[in-house]
Amino acid sequence: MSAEPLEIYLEEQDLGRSLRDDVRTGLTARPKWLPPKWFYDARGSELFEEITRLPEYYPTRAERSVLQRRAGEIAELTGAKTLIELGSGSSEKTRLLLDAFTRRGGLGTFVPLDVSVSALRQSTAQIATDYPGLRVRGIVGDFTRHLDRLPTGGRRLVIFLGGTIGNLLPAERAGFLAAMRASLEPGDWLLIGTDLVKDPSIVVPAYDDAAGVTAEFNRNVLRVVNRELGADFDPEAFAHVALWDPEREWIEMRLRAERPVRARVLDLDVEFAAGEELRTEVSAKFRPEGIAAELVAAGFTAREFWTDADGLFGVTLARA
Ligand code: AVJ
Repeated sequence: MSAEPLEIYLEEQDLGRSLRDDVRTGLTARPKWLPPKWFYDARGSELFEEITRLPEYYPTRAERSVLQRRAGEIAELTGAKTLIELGSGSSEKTRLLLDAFTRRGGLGTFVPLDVSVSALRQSTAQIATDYPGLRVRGIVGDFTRHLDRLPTGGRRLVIFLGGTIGNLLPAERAGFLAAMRASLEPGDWLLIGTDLVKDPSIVVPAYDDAAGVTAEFNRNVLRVVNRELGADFDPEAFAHVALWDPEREWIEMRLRAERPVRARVLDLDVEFAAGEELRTEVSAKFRPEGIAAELVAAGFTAREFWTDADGLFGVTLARA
């Protein structure tokens, strides 16, 4: 079967409006910030794929090794008819689950949801080709806003991989998990990947690689703002910063103005003092007991918790 046409819940105008809102809010705040979802235009999605192959960036490999080992069990335990993937990107690791479900039989539909049209076009076309008989329905949407658009009925397994839930701040995370639980029926499943708390000497290089790919990914947000809103940031005026916050147990990515910077964005005159930083991403790291507690607080039952052999990354299976 070829993939069905993408269902688009984020229209160009809608994307433009929310980017304008975020830019206005974030760039007039102190300290300045922008949400990480704006990294992912076509170039940003490619840079992220490149990050996942870097020697320092362990989360993708660690999560893949968990899925490799547990995919059969996940297919058996859940017996899902519909697999829904939030923030699906390239859906590369998801193939391990699709393979297991193919061996087991019974999975009818795969529904990847992502903000990136380019990533979805590619992934849905390739998956539809490689898994004949699977219905592939890509949804262009934002997982914090479009949970009500997910298909209903049949036993569903929602997967949220890569540690992307760590991009949400704690209060947003609680809201997201509660909304997720509300959109599921009892007996549906949630599989969630979380990067685990570990020594900063391992985490920090994962967000500040020697080849400078993460730095380019970070600066890409300014390129997106320039192109989409006609702004005139000089991305090269900003240095990439990756900082471990030991209290909140998260990584922050920031862009630090290396000299005074002025830019015209929308109707704003945005000024950075030399050394001033713009926060572009929070990537929270988790402890096993914390993940379980957050899931239970949202109304889930935590059923399985798996890690890779080095204990770097956790994958939790929970039941609604
Ligand atoms: C896609 C959100 C899981 O937080 O590790 C990679 C994004 N940022 N390098 C992460 C990211 C910098 C990534 N997630």
